[in-house]
Amino acid sequence: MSVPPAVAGGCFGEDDPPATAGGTDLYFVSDVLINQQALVLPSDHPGTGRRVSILGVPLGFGSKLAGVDIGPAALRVARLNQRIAQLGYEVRDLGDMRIARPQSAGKLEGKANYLQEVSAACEEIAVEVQNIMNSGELPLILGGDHSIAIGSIAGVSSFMRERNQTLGLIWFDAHADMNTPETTPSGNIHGMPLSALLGFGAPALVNVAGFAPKLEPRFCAHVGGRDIDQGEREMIRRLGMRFFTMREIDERGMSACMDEAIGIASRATGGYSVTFDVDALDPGDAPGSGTLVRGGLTYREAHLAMEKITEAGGMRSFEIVEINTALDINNRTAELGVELILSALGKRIL
Ligand SMILES: [Mn+2]
Repeated sequence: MSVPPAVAGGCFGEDDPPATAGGTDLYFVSDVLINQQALVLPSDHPGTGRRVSILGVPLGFGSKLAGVDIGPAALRVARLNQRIAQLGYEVRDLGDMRIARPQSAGKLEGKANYLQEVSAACEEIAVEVQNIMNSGELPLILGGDHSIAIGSIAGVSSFMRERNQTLGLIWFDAHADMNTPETTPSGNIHGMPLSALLGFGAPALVNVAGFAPKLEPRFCAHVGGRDIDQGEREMIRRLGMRFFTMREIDERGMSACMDEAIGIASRATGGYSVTFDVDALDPGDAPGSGTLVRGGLTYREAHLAMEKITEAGGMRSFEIVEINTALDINNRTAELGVELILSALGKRIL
């Protein structure tokens, strides 16, 4: 549909013909001609006919720092819901899950702190996420620390398993998150979720949702790694899982790395989950994280990654984690988190 050129001066004179284009009304605002239908191009509303369900998971005891449990609130302050709706999506906000807090602040269980509490929460998260999938909606999970991925990805994987499909994964992170209770230097479970999903570690984590493993290494790609523990290195080599480290991203460029990562995740028959730890980003762009490591993804590299994912299609869930409001500066990290979510949901520059 073509839009007639704007008329200088603002309004038609009384003798001008009625303004119509393709049967739609034309409106004049100041000297700008607005055809309300012509301006609504499909590319501006990538979410048309699609539904997103937002699930907040204010769980912070998989890490050791306070503030990460307020991540969902920080993302909502940045007008997450409204901005997703502006992309044309129907948005259903399930609010924040009620996460049972550990009984005593100092209760640690050997080499996996708050194991029972994290395990119980992940069982509930898995059920919630699978329900969202069953409703035909895209789950958007807001952390919380990264231990919640044990539950959220279990939910998506369980959905696929019931349909005899496999699930792929793209995991953005400065760390491998592949420790086990045997290898962990800290005991914090947010350093263990990827190994648990692959079937290694504490049984209470590995067996969430009643089956294991949730993922096969050949369908998984990790992006942004630059701080990996020795025990993790050994597991990565043993499993042969593909890691696109910062070194490789520097060398080959983000575009080539993402094409390959998406290709790996897309080999799974059911599509892939995306989980984004904000510590994958460079601390200059994302200061609000408890586990900052210099030399991360730039603002543009991260957006390019999200844009490539949405263009490729196949993303079945998106999760953002580890936004620490106590460490953030003017909600900058949460604002960037919302921007990245929008890019992953199809927002584009042109
Ligand atoms: Mn992580």
